[in-house]
Amino acid sequence: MKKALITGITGQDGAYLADFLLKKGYEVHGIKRRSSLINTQRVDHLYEDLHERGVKFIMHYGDLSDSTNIIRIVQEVQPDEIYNLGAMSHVKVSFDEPEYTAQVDGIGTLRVLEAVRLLGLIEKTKIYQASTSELYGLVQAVPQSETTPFYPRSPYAVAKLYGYWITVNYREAYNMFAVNGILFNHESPLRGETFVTRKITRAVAQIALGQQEALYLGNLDAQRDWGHAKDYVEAMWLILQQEEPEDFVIATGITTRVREFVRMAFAEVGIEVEFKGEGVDEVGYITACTHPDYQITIGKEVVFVDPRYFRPTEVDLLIGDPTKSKTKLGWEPKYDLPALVKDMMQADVKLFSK
Ligand code: NDP
Ligand code: GDR
Repeated sequence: MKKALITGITGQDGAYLADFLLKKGYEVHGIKRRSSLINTQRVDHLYEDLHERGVKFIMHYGDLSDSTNIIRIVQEVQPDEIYNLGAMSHVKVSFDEPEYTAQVDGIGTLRVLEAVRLLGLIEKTKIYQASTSELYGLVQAVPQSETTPFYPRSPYAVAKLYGYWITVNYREAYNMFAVNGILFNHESPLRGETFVTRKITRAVAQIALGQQEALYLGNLDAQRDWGHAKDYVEAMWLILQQEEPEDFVIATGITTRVREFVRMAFAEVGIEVEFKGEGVDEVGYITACTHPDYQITIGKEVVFVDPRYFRPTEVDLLIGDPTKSKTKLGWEPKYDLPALVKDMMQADVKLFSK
């Protein structure tokens, strides 16, 4: 039986990946942080009583900012595969906590690689690093592929850039099976509440149910290549099953503006929206969506632009090129954006109807 160790198991991707690997017959170990309130809601359905025999889902306390516990856990588990998903993953928050973000998202990756190397597990343990489309940052070229140059635009992306390159370096220097999945945005009903898609689906569900009046958002003009987390964790696994260690872009190849996501979410509950205060600049961009006078209405104003949610430096446009993952991994997403929005809206309407 193969053993997998997942950092960030309590997060969106960790929960879907744990479920996926257990169904494949893996023994799954996860690292969770100590917190004053229970933070395992996303994986509670997988919990098994450690007093029983043959338990296949085991959690360990740990933190990516502490190399000693990473080494201890890797030694104890002796994993065949490590998925390094743990991170301070919020781009806007990384401007408020830049040093911590560098510690966890950057040096945390080094700690995982070093643990495997120091423990003499190079031959045994494959490592997946959760790299990100945020590495592309300021647009150099589209669609973005494995060979597009990086230009990170936040402390989060700069920390992840270190994580990306230290993974490549350990692969080349020590012949380790250490690889990057450069994943574009992926969402789900388990998405954290402060990321834009979930913030929208939660608010739209509550507005439709008469529980909330208004929604305040930042840059409605940003374009993202959104997929479903369920599809993306399968790609992570496929990347580690290859003969050769290689980096892969995982994306849908389709980009959509935040404002359009808002429209789609309202459409799911039968509400048509209008965009108010719209203007188009000389190159055709709808610039007014970032102006505080820009609003989305449903008979009355309902979505307002609040500059508080703007980032000091923004990533305007992401479109991934999934050609390599489709041809080499045979990966094909099952969800398109309308199916993703439907899944998230249905879950949030159910949640707030209770
Ligand atoms: P989440 O924010 O949902 O989950 C992050 C996980 O990391 C949580 O389990 C969190 O624990 C854990 N974590 C945070 N800080 C530490 C720390 N110091 N030590 C150990 N664990 C820590 O992120 P996602 O599941 O969405 O993303 C998973 C990974 O993929 C992240 O690395 C993210 O940066 C990256 N990524 C995500 C994309 C996306 O669109 N979702 C796209 C590309 C990359 P806790 O629950 O206690 O907070
Ligand atoms: P992102 O996701 O920064 O792409 O990082 P997020 O959902 O936070 O933002 C997407 C875009 O929406 C704009 N936006 C807002 N964002 C948030 N959070 N809240 C708002 O109110 C709001 N209004 C507009 C943002 O400016 C941005 O342009 C995610 C994370 O999961 C990272 O960990 C991961 O690496 C990348 O996706 C790929």
